Amino acid sequence: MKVVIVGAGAVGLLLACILDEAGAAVQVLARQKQQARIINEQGIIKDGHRHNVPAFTEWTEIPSDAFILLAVKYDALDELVPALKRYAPYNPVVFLQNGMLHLRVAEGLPHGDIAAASVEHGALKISGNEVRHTGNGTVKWALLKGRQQKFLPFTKLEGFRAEWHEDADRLLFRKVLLNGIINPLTAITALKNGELVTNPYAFELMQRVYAELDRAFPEIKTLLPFEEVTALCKATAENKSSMLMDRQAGRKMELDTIVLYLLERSPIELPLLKAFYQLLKSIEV
Ligand code: KPL
Repeated sequence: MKVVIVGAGAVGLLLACILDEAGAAVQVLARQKQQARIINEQGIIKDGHRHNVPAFTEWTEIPSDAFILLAVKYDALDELVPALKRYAPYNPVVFLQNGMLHLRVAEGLPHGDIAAASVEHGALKISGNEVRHTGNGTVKWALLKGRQQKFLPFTKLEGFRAEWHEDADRLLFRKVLLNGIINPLTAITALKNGELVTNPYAFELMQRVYAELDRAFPEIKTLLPFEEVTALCKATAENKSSMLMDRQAGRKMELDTIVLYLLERSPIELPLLKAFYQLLKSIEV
């Protein structure tokens, strides 16, 4: 089974390694030639172990029978659309973005087998070819278009925890809720995921955000019980959320795809989340 991972950030590097361990033939399509060169020379290092995963920078090098896993941020998707339109009719494509805005990009692709997946692992990028697996979780899949059986090989890989879900909207909305609770709070406080549970002030704020979302979206109780949020914080305790990493690296944060999305989808005002949004917007580079 061939897999090309587009994007060599924390999630891309981690998935490359865990799919390699599970026996898939993995390659990475990096944006920068320099990063591809380092990966080819030194491999990808996960938790001190080297994985010999080839890297390249041109879409034309993607094998015709490979799965394409899009491990880039939503903001980077636009420039990939022309390539996706060419490849999606032949290569099954998986969208891995946080939020739900990428569903529009997937809908805009003319045809093909297209899935979305929610990666619930903790990943910390140390350098261009080094990653730490800071929380072992599952990858949850749902079909967006085409044939579900195309993606079943992922659920059969040894040691790769993959779960298939029937409803993409519910699956991705659950992840936006999870990111809406964890990410802004960690980006503001600079706390690691696990500290949201151990720090009493942060824990209270997290409970208040959850209560606010519960008033707006009562389905949260079945979709994402509060105990699942705290369990995920503990399972990825050493992880810095992607929003905190973006903030610390001076990158644009995923405020619109996660927080603004929730503010706009909510039938009522969400004062706490709105304040977090405004705070983070005001300090975003
Ligand atoms: O998806 C994540 C993120 O950091 O964006 C979580 C699940 C919060 C793990 O850190």
